[in-house]
Amino acid sequence: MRSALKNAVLYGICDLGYVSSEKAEDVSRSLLAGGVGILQLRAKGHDPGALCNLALRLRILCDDFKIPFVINDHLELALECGAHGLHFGQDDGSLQEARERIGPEMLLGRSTHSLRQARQALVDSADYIGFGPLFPTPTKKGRPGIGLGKIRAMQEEVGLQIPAFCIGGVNPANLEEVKQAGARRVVMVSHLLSSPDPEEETRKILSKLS
Ligand code: TZP
Ligand code: MG
Repeated sequence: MRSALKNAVLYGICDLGYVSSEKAEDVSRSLLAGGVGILQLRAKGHDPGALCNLALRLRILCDDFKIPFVINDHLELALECGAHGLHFGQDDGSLQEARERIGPEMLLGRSTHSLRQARQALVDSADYIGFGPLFPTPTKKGRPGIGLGKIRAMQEEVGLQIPAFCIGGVNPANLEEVKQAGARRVVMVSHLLSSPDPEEETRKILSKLS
């Protein structure tokens, strides 16, 4: 899955804040059919013990598409469902300790909110980073936007070595501006999940990205 990660330009997130557990598999299939290059299950406020069945089904779905499946926050759940990756925020613990638990194969991603944190994630051997939120977003309440000014430096210093996905409030209205600022890869959550046709919307966004 490491080579699949390198090819990913659009990161899709199945966020249970936007999609019910019942619809999560269908929506994820749409994102994958539309062409997301990596898929994450994000389930803030959910009991990870109750997510095992869904996580397993999404992992099998991603296997079919040969696309990495990543669990946000929950290391044990990632191990239990055989996820291809684990995503840790700044407050989720050390990457070194996580790596010791998950072994050498599983992908390890890190959220970063500044150039300094992006550099540190590289030092800490993250396999990829998220960089943002670029703009304030209801998906990540209470966190200010960091703007577009540091994207180019981050892309050159970090993004040439590991995939770096710009995140936070990215949508079709600002995608060109985000690209012009130096972004090569993006995450879109609410825009894709709120679309009446996530598969077609994913396809449209991808055509604008590449
Ligand atoms: N981390 C930084 S911003 C964000 C996360 C998980 C949410 C991005 O969601 P959206 O809806 O694309 O703004
Ligand atoms: Mg987290």
